[in-house]
Amino acid sequence: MTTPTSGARQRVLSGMQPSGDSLHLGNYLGALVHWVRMQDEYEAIYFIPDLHAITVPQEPGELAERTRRTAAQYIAGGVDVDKCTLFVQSHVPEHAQLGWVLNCITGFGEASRMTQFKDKSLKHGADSASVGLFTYPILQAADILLYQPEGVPVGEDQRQHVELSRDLAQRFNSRFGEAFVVPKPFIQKESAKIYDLQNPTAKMSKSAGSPAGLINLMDNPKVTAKRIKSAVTDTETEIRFDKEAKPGISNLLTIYSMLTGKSIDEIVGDFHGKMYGHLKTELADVVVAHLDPIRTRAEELLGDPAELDLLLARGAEKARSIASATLTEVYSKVGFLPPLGGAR
Ligand code: ATP
Ligand code: LTN
Repeated sequence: MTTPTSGARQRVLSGMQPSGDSLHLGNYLGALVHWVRMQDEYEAIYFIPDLHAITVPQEPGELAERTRRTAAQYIAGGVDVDKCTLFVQSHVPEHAQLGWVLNCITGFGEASRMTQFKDKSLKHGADSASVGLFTYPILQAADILLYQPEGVPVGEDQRQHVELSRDLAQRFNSRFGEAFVVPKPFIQKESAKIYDLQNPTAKMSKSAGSPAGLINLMDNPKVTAKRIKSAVTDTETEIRFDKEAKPGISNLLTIYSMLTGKSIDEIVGDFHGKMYGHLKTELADVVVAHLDPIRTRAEELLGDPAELDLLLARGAEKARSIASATLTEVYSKVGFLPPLGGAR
């Protein structure tokens, strides 16, 4: 194996698709804050999977802009390009190259069992689903295996894809000789799940039916405050945490707790005898105070796209130095004739 984790720190890798103009609070609390915490402890690699984004139709001009906006939000949210590697997937051609090799060792039935394909193809109409959407998890395996990470921090919904990358790593290693570290899913705790403000039993999601249920990092503070104040609750008046009976209030308490670091019990105590309106007004202040500096910083970064592109180019260069070593080893093990001069 050419590129095991260097030094004492374990390597982790993760990505979030540039599928919207803004990340939402679920992406932030469920993924980004963990990434930021991990970059001190681990050798972290984060990227923007734009190749994955085109598995469903994208407006070309919009995709490029959303890729920059996603990068700006990662950085504004605390991803530090001096501590980790941050890059755009399409800048590192080895992803598609390894993806092809892995396609050729994946069974059709095995790929057919991926539940995200079933869900997403139903949503977009099974007949119009692309072959790219079908092979999406195999490209994801390539994203992971190229960098030899020990861990892949993702939400529960991505566990099956990380399991596939483990299976493919083991299969390749036993068929062709050791080339890959077998990665583990690092799944964040259930408590990190944030729900839609209008439909608090469904997870907050970019592809939700209505934007009214979303708290977006890039929204104007007035919009954010209004959405929180209009959050769906229940007909009781007591503020307490009960996910089954009071999903709306429980979601607001979770958000409050995660942004302030206070325990749910402490918050419930503080709001004893108060009305839902009090909780919503205070929470709106907490959310705006937390997100506004992130939005402002992201806008500053987007104001200088050349500088942002430079940061991403440097990240891609660091990423390629790892990815190309893995790919060279894989190509050689598969039996591809090396090109004259050795360069791929
Ligand atoms: P889409 O609606 O396009 O599927 P999404 O908003 O659900 O997108 P993803 O791009 O699938 O988000 O996920 C990016 C990361 O954010 C993943 O690690 C996922 O687990 C996390 N995440 C997404 N939504 C939530 C949520 N509501 N609560 C906690 N974490 C979330
Ligand atoms: N499928 C993931 C995004 C993703 C990813 C990856 C995550 C693409 N490649 C590699 C971790 C590692 C999603 O939709 N959240």
